[in-house]
Amino acid sequence: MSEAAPTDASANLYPAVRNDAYPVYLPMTEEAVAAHYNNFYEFSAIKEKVHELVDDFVTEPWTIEITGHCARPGTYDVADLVKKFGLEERVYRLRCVEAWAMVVPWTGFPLNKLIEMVEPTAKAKHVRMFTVNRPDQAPGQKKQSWYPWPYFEGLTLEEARNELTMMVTGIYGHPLPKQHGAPIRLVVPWKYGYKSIKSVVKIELTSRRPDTFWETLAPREYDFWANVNPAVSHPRWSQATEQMIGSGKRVQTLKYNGYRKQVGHLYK
Ligand SMILES: Nc1nc2c(c(=O)[nH]1)N[C@H]1C(S)=C(S)[C@@H](COP(=O)(O)O)O[C@H]1N2
Ligand SMILES: [Mo]
Repeated sequence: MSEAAPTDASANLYPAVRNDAYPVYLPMTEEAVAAHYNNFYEFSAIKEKVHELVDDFVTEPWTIEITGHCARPGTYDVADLVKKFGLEERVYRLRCVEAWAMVVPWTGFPLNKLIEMVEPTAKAKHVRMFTVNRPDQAPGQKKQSWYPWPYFEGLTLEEARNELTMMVTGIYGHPLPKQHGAPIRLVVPWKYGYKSIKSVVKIELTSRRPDTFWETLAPREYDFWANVNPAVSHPRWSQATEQMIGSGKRVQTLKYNGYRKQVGHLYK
């Protein structure tokens, strides 16, 4: 029987061992459902179309530049990082600010491992991340030229170092398909989905709080913090409940998306 060749040098690291420390009490979203409903404006603003538009996007080889307030800035190959840090699987809730949600098994490593590796200095208080800017490979960047590309996001250093914060290279037990942010993305499960920036090429350690893509476009609708909170409505809709993609079931939204135990202390 013939099998497709691995598309990635690290493919033999999948599936990774699941870390069961973060149980989710909702059924997992089906893989095909998650892969066909994506928010990735670089390709399209229409979620059902993103997966059809990613073929020209070149994701291998891939490096991440780390700059700013750290002792060991540099450009690091993603395949090397994966070999160095190893991979684990975690099932997390994903809550979009638009009030839909999924439950997804991510594969990756804690962002804190990367941060420790570059040795932040005392001036480092925030982390800023950027996606690539490649309009020739990403039709949404070419067509929607009024957006302030490349996509950029940020966290406080404390948030970035929290145990939940992951750099993710895989989903459903294999390397990330391009529509999910190949080859490496951020996942911060207690914040609205727009914080979980895809296809990261640059990480900067900054002293000041960085601007973010959606905050720049609509500050009243998409603020820097973006902590999931059922009690605070979006200016145009309630955030009290969310609709599970796939089943269509409506469920209660939880404060910090259910991760109060891990992150509540950050916001006292
Ligand atoms: N670079 C980039 N990252 C991004 C986005 C985007 O448009 N561009 N959309 C965000 C939003 S709003 C959500 S809800 C999640 C969706 O991730 P998924 O498609 O893997 O489910 O990606 C986030 N990361
Ligand atoms: Mo989103």
